[in-house]
Amino acid sequence: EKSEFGVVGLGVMGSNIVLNLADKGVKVSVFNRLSKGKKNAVEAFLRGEGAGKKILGFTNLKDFAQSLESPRKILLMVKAGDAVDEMLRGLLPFLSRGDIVIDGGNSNFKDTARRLDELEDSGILFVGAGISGGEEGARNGASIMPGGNEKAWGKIKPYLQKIAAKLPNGEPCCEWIGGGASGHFVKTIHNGIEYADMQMIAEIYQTMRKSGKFSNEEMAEVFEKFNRGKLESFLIEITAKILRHKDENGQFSLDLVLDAAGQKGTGKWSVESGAELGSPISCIAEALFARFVSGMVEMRKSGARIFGSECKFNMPSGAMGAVLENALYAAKIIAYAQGFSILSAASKKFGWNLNLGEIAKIWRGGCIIRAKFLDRVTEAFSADCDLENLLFSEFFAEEIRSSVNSLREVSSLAAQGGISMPAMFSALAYFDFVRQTESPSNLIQAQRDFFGAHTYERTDAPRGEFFHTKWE
Ligand code: NBP
Repeated sequence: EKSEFGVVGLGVMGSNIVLNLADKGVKVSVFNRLSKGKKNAVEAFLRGEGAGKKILGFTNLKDFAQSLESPRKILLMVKAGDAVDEMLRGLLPFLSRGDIVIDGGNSNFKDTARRLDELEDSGILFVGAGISGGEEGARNGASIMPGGNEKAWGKIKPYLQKIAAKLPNGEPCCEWIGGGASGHFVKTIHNGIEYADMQMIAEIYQTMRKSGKFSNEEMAEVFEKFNRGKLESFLIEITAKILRHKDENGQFSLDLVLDAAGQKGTGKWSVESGAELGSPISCIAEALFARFVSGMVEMRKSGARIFGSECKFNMPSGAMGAVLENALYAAKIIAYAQGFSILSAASKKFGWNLNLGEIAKIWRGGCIIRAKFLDRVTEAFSADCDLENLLFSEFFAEEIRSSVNSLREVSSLAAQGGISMPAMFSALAYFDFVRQTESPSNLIQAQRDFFGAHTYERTDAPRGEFFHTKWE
């Protein structure tokens, strides 16, 4: 009897997805390459976590492919990059027209677009699916963003929706995103938003810490309180847990973590796309750049030697919880508005016809940025799918009106006290820019025309008519 579904790559994500599928009664075939000096991952899996389940294991691609019913449905869960191309090349001779290959890794969407092109003539239906939720999501329900060859969707939908997280009403956090590389693009921006969200939470932590008025446990309490309100989200929840965690010596674990943030590429790809599409995702960019600065540990030591590292935040501790909550909420809405704007820009440019409300719904469960307020994002885009900017929707406009003054207060006190807040400062700067009918860019146009005769449009002439002035 043949298997219904195949998974290539028994790493953290792959093995948990296989167990998730097996729990749902799906008969799965698995493949992992054999490497010299490493244990046989397939054998180890079948003897360990995969024991006693309807799982067939292979270390040979031909046998693996032949074990699958037609049309084959194969999920690649290997390291993004060359490994995906290697696996595709290896599988291709054993596949037939109409077979489906899904790349579920964090692939660069440009690679996904290329692979779709390369596979077009072979008749293989290729899908790039962003999967978020880490190990826990893979095992118990992830947020899944599939896009690519739409002919594949009907066939893979039951399987992907089975392993997806479910909303309280039972709806799966997995819907067809669109054509081309849209699935991996949406996952990339999801991660970009995650960068901004995490950076902003870290800035709030820094504010409390540098005010000198909170112990780790008290900060945990503040985040727990946030998590009972409008900021309710996975990232806030784990922040409180992290703050409370102590090691075996009774020391707070967080205090022992080196303050140099790592990254794997999706933040960088988001920011590159922002530049390519002319979409101002400044909060994501600042969050990415903040990770770079954090990594320059030695440079920061020199900076501290030369300028001193003192900083403070002057606000009575009793008032801080509520003000920080509002400030973070305002900044978060602005970061998400930027994130949805770049999705909209890419959708227009590539003709993906993205359903932004649906995307917010997919992110509502299973993924790292899952948050209660995404329901409101879905509502805002359902009410008006051509919404110019999420900030302008009735609901979020009102939320911003009532919370932005806290963002101003926190930003000014941080600026005065010398606390670095790149993501929150840039959120405020963006907000104040988008409500400006008189931007200072007339001066920039005049300067460009002065030194480079780049010409400019005039306020007293129709758009598209260009003028040049001899400024000297
Ligand atoms: P792991 O590092 O746990 O597993 C990687 C898998 O890729 C292993 O099965 C490995 O086989 C295989 N592989 C590699 Br590495 N190079 C290969 C090659 N050249 N040919 C064939 N197979 C190769 O990664 P993971 O965390 O499971 O992530 C898998 C994908 O999912 C990545 O794209 C990742 O970015 C993405 N993702 C991860 C998470 C997460 O939270 N971890 C979340 C969402 C998405 P081997 O054992 O023989 O080396």
